[in-house]
Amino acid sequence: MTIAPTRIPRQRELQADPRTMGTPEEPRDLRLYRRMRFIRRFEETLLGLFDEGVLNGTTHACIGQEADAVGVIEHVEEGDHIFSNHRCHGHYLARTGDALGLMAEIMGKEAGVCGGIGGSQHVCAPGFMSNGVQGGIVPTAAGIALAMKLRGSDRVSVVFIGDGTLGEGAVYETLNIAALWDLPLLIVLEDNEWAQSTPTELNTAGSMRARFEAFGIPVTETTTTDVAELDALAGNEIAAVRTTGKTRVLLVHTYRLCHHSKSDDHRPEEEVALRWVTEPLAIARQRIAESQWQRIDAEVEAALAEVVATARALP
Ligand SMILES: Cc1ncc(C[n+]2csc(CCOP(=O)(O)OP(=O)(O)O)c2C)c(N)n1
Repeated sequence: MTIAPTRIPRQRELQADPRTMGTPEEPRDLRLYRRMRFIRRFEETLLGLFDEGVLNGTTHACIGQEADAVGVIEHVEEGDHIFSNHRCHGHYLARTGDALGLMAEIMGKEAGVCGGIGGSQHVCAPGFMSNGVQGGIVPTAAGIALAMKLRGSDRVSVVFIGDGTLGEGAVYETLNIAALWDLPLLIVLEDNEWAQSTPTELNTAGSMRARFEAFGIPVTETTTTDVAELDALAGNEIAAVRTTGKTRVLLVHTYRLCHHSKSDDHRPEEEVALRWVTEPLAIARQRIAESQWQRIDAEVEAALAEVVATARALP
């Protein structure tokens, strides 16, 4: 099949909906909560559409990991680049707010962000790229970081990977070059304790941290699911990459609360239930009044209902 390049609308005009993304004036705690709620409900809606038979294929939700996406991407600026993986919706939505483009994309509609040919895992937009080949996106992120450096720009690349991706050789080849050449790259390692059906202890020898430190790359490590803490940590990391021009790692020990993809889960139910106690939205709600999060939830819901109705009607 030949696909005409013109089908890929690379420069779409995006207007972030304040009901899902908030505004710069909105207090930070509220905006961070709003964005996490938006990602959570987008993905829950998506899973519902699969159940209804509206969507085919598969998808990987980041339910439980929204704080990583929102906290880190809060510090990404115009001209920076984000690279993501098969579990990319949170990263894309936190960056762009483009719920309609992503929903239409996953529905295979021409108005989707990649003309409906990339689907859930392969999203390409200005400043954003995801790929379902584990680890494959890491050298790409380093390449763009090199390009930015050669242009004399202070723009950074941020790449999100999972713990299971530490098994990919391309990651280590990239770490070597990134450290040797001082590339402005932040690697966000989301360790959610499982790679599909394999627990970390069965596939990752030694220390995750030491793997980066062996290349002389500094690592900041956290177990928090609190978006305010992640926001602060990520702010420091991105600022450090921007000012030093050197590669760093933010290692976040987190947990995936949903299936690996839309229906496969091999984990003990008690293990998953325990992690719902520290899920990021519940933590964020503790910082804001009930009336505030209820209002935000209603606004997000209304915006998403419009997105789904519009996307369904698209050709
Ligand atoms: C090169 C490659 N091998 C295998 C797969 C199949 N696969 C998709 S996701 C996944 C597990 C990924 O685990 P991790 O990197 O920890 O990310 P998580 O799914 O936990 O977010 C596997 C094995 C793939 N997409 N690419």
